[in-house]
Amino acid sequence: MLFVLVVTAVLTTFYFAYPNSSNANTGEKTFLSHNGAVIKTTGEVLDPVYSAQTLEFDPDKYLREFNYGRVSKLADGTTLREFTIIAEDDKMMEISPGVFYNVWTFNGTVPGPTIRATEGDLVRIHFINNGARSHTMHFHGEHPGEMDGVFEIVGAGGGQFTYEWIAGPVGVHPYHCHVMPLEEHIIHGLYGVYIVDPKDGRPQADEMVMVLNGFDTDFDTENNFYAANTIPFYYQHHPIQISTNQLIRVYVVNMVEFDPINNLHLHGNLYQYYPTGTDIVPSTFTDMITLSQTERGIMEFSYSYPGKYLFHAHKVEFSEKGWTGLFLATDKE
Ligand SMILES: [Cu+2]
Repeated sequence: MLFVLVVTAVLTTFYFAYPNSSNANTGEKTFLSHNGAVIKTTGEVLDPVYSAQTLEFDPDKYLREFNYGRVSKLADGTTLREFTIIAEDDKMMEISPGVFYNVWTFNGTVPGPTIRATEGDLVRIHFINNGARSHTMHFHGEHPGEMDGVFEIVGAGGGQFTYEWIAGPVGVHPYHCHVMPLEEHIIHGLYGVYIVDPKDGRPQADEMVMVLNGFDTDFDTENNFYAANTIPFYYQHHPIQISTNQLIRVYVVNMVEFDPINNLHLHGNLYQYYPTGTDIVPSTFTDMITLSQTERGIMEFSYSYPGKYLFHAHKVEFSEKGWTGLFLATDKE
């Protein structure tokens, strides 16, 4: 309740800091976003055009950014990968123009950084909780019970914990905070992707990460916005540039809460799909997968023909509230 009051107070402050000027005829209002952009909205417009400057989070950067950690070798030859992850819960983010939301972050972004290791590596996570609430990091995958991020609560205001385990199994896994009420800690943004590569690697490809997420900005336990990588409609306005006849590999993770399922439909093509990425043989060749909470997998495909191709939730409510994007395939020179 206190949280709701605080957020309401903050949002009210934004409202009065950037006063509206109404147009009585159209119901359209004009206001300034936090970065000074002039935005007109009827309050029902869900499909704004963004310029990169309006974002605090850059979905283009996130898409292909893999973090391999600080790498060193142990005496026995094992590769050690060390990561420092800092949790915070006081940031405001403009999810959609004029819609500010209190995001809780790992290393300042939603999703947190994509953590990548090879099967058999020693992964060490130096976790610092600079938030005002307790948080943890719970990784899916194999590890000792005391590294599970469930019972070892890391206290607010600088609490620390070091997670350590041998990377495995091969695949794509989510990580997220596991402090109760869990739903609250997840929907505010404390999640990210953890990839474990096979020792022999996978075939060379243009690789990217898509976290399917949603935001309940009016606190009614229903999502108001949906996205691939946080910003509604982002890749529709900024198509993902790919080359024809190039293998594309997408690590996709569904982190949508409240709605039982999500799905992903690709246009003009089908993809090989590896559920959870744990097998090197695809289970299906399809243009549609259905994903429940934290379900994930690897998609592989390539386009023969240049052009613009949609990818989106075939649950139309989700795509019309932001979860849609484009690949722009062009021939290599
Ligand atoms: Cu938390």
